[in-house]
Amino acid sequence: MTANKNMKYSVLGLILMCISPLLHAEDGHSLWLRNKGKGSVNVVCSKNSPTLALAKQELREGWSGNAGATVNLILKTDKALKADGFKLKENQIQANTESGILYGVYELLRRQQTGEVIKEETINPSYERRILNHWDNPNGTIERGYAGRSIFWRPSKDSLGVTEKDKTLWTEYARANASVGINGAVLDNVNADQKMLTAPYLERVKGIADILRPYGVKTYLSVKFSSPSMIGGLKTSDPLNPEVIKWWKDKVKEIYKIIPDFGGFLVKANSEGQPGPQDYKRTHADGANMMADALKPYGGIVMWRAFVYSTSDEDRAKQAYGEFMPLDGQFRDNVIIQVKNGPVDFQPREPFSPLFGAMKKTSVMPEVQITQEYLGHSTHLVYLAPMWEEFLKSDTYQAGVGSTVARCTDGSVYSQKHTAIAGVSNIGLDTNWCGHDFAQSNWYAFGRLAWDNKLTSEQIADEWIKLTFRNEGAESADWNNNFLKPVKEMMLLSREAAVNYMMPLGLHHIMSANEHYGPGPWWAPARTRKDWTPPYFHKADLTGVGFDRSKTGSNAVSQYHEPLASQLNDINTCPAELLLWFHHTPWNFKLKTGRTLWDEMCYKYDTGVKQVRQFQKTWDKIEPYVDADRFTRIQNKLRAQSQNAQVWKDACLLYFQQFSKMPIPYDIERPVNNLDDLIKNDMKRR
Ligand code: BDP
Repeated sequence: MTANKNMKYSVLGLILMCISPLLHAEDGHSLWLRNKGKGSVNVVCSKNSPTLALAKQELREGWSGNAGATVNLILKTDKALKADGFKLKENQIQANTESGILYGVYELLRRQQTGEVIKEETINPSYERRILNHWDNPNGTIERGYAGRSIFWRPSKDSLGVTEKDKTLWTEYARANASVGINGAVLDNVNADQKMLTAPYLERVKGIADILRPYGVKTYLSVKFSSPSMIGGLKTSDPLNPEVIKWWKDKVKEIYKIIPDFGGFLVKANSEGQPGPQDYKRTHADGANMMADALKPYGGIVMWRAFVYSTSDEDRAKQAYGEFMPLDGQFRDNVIIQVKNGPVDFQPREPFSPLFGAMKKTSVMPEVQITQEYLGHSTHLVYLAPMWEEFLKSDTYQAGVGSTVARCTDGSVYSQKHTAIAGVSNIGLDTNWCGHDFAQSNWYAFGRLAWDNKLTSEQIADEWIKLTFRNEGAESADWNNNFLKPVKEMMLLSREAAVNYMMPLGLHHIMSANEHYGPGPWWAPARTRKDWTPPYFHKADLTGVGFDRSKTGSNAVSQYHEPLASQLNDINTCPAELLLWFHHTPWNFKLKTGRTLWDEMCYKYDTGVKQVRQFQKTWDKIEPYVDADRFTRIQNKLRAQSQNAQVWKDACLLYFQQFSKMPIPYDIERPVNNLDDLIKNDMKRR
């Protein structure tokens, strides 16, 4: 390096050191709502209500348009508008409902803050119900939660009373949700506790509902199917038993008496040990319909999960389809079958579940996972919108070309009484709500995609970065080039990077044990059910690797519609990113890249590691543009992610190499960990 260059660097270093401390420390608690307005506004609205009062307040506090402008909020019935939709103009928001007005206000403010155009537009949400599923337990822990304890529940039964602190937090929570269009929250874990339906807990649910209501957020509960026998003193919970039917009717009545706008129930039944109608030789339809009938008079719905698989020998990926397809058409119109995006379980990449588009006479809603159970918890920076976009845009072909998952679930292809989408929340008591500052983008993105399932991940990232990081006075060309652009690029690459360093080429479910964090392709204790162990899914042997789901294998491909079924069935036309999902593939199989499967696998893992190393550089370089607190927090997490990515690469390549018996291509960095040590460490943690 020349002396001159050295000089330049030290001057830059000096500037960096001077600027960063000027940006005040941000703990992340304000999320994407950290911007204050820049001018006064006159708000005209002839009506008043708690929701309208919030709309007016938000406008006054957040207005960044022409100072002194007048904005009209108009409630008027308009057939072009759905319940939450609105007509937007620069100085006017018109809607059928108060919540429509509120969403219009958030849209207007967001556009002002991000510099998007505001022209006359009619805007309707894609889904009627846009719901967060909290896997929160009544003792305050969160299943698969990585951002602290529950914001709703505390350890002691004696602390069910609602405090001022609770109210403040729930208000902030409701506001954040409303600002991105989320209008429902299931307050407890799908592995439900029967206590939740007892009076003291319901009283707290009422307390929460009262706070969420003005923001248009409805409350829902996960319920335990065996509640009638567990807390109702009945001998059975058989859904066709008249006493059981009456018990649920009475319970629903009790709930609506204190929460008149209660949303309904979410049910995980006959799945992973949870009780359900099959315990009484009844079907999922019998169970769901019984609850739906109880909720119907109040406008409530049942979200019945299709995440089911038994201990049979049938390919786990095929079972939900096998159980639910025969029931198509048997469900009440206020039942929605809630289906996870993929047929197995929220893996870094899965094909879409074949139930989408296939159940033509039943309402079906997608469930995605915002909390990063299989994607590095709250340590890895993984922006999930690209995964959800890929899923929503997948063509099911079920009603001709263009029957995408999005269109098959939002009412465009099939007439559904209700439409909905759910996301498993990543929110906890951590100051920044989500553990990782960038995990906030996933909460944001879920809301935005639930509102408009045609949005691109790029647009959402663009909005989120501007709202979350841009400071007043930031010179735009400089900020756009040196912050927005590289950070957006990093976010957009991050999901594929995680796939690369964890489970490329269609590999899935090869994480270690039950915490679902690090690699564990070897993990297969004798007493664990087979379909929870990685070897069940990767099936590596001397001939190759991957699960044969072609016609000569488990035939899961046949659950997809043509021409997709044939495309997936043929090893030569199956997309490379799903190859090992559908095919047990020889190690020396030639891919379109010209490489053998083994070489390609090595390159993918290596690319993933390199991508995270690049994210570190990207982040270090943006230091002048972000406050020191957030900068350091994220820098530290990226370091951990890099180390983890290296471990994933070494573990998987060295493990699979035992079967491929082929060398790691010599232009690839060598593993730095020994397989034996990795396995030993992995076992020690348990
Ligand atoms: C799996 C989780 C488990 C959940 C289950 C579910 O590991 O904690 O209970 O899904 O969705 O991904 O029911």
